[in-house]
Amino acid sequence: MLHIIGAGSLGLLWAARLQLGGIESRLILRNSNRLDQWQRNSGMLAFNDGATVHNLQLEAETPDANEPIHQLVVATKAYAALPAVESLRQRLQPGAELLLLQNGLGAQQAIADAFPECRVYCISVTDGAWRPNEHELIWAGRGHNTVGPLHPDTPPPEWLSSLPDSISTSWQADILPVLWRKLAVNCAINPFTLIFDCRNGEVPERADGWLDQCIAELQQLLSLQGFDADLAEQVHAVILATANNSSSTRQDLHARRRTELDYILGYACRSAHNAGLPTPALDHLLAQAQDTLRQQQLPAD
Ligand code: NAD
Ligand code: KPL
Repeated sequence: MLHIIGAGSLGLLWAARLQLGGIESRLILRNSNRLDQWQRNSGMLAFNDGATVHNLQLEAETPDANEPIHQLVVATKAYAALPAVESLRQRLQPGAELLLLQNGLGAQQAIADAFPECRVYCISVTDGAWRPNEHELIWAGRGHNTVGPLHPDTPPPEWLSSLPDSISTSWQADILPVLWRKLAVNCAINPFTLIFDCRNGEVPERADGWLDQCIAELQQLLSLQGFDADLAEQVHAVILATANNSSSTRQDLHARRRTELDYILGYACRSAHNAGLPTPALDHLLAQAQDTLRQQQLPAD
C-alpha cells in the first residue's frame, strides 16, 4: 500500500495512475475538514489523461489514521513538505521509504535530516498536471520521473519496478546532478517570468544581458558542485520547447499562491554564498523577484 500526502495536481496524478494500474494507494488530506470536503463528492475524481476521462473513486484519510506507513509519496509544494511528513511521524515505520516529488532543493535535505531512520528518494518530474476544480484533473503533459536516493548507495525501492507503465520512471543512482541541473534551468527562467510577467519564450528578449550573466553564474555554481553540463544550451533549449508556457512560478503568481522561489533561486544564492562564490546578477534577480512578490502581497520566501 502506497500512501500519498498532498492531494493536489501531482498527488492526484499519482493516485489516479496507480488506481488505473491496479495498485492500492491512499491519499492523506490535511485534516478532517478537507476529508469531509473530499467525501462530499464521494471521493470521485474525473481524470482526463489527454485521451479519455476516467471517473475514479479514490480512498482518502487524515494524518491521524492508524495504519502504519511503509511507503510515502510526498506531493506537496516544497515549503509544505517537511510539515506534511512531520504530521505522519507517529505512523512512519523504521526504514519507511519517502518519495519526494518537490521542485527545487532544500526540502529534501531537511526531511532526510529530520527522519534519519527513513530512506529518502527524490524524483525529478517532467509531467504536467493541473486541476480546473477540486474533483477534476487534467494530465496536460506526459513526462518522465527520474528517481534516485538522496544518500548514495541506497538501493532502489523494490516496488519501483512494479509501477504501472503510465508512471514512466528510470533509476538514477546519482540524482543530485539531475536535481541541480533542473534547479539551474528553473533559476534562469522562472524568476524572470515573475518579474516581467511574461511567458517563457519572452525571457531572452526581456532579460537580455542579465540572463547571460545569470547563466554564467549558475554555470560556475554547477561547476562547484562538480557538474559541467553546458547550461546555456540547456536553458535556451527549454525556453524554445516551452516558449508558450507560463512557468510554474508565474502560474503561482497569477493564482495568488505562495511560490517555490526560495527553494529554487533562494537555494542557489545561499549555496553560492556559503561557497564564497560571488553571484551579483543572481542576487539582484532574487531581490527583484522578492520585491515583485511583496508588491503583490504574496510571501517573498
Ligand atoms: P498543489 O498545490 O497542486 O498540491 C499540493 C497539495 O498538497 C495541496 O492540495 C495542499 O493542500 C496539500 N498539502 C499541503 N500541506 C499538506 C499537509 N500538511 N498535509 C496534507 N496535504 C497538504 O501542487 P502540485 O502542482 O501538485 O506540486 C507539488 C510539487 O510537485 C511541487 O513542488 C511542484 O513544483 C512539483 N511539480 C508539479 C508539477 C505539476 O504539473 N503540477 C510538475 C512537476 C513538478
Ligand atoms: O519547470 C518549469 C517551470 O515552469 O517550473 C519550466 C521548465 C520553466 C517550464 O515552464
